[in-house]
Amino acid sequence: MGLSDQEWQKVVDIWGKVEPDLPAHGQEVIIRMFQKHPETQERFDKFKNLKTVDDMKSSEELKKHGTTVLTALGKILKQKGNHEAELAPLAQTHANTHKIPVKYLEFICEIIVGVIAEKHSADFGADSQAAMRKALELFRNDMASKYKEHGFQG
Ligand code: CUS
Repeated sequence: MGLSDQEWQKVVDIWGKVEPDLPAHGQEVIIRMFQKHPETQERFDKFKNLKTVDDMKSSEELKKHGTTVLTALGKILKQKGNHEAELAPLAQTHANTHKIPVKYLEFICEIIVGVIAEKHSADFGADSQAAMRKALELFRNDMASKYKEHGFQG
């Protein structure tokens, strides 16, 4: 279940390529998720009114949310598994306020891998992808167990 030092290194290295442009990556991730899984868009009152991809692209709020999501995730990944302090408040708000099911976290994680694979194909080979998937799985598992502590079945 855990990642080796080499695997964590791959995760941190590829994140270093994503980090210089979090808004563009974040915007792409959110737009793709809303298109592929429209039910995720319904979770957010502030995004429900965005009907077309052009509406989504011109929404500063959407871009800002994408940046927020990737910033939070980046902080967690850089902890290399010792992410209790970063994860706890996120699990709290996502269980109680936003009510984001674990299934939606799976969607977003898969899309993040896809977006990185497209934008950074040369630096995101099969082992890096596998390491990133493992790290994101660990993140989701820990979110899921925190959700249960909050009585949210996710
Ligand atoms: O916001 C936040 O923070 C989150 C993320 C993390 C990573 C947890 N989110 Cu938002 C999520 C999601 C969204 O947005 C949508 C859909 C699904 C999920």
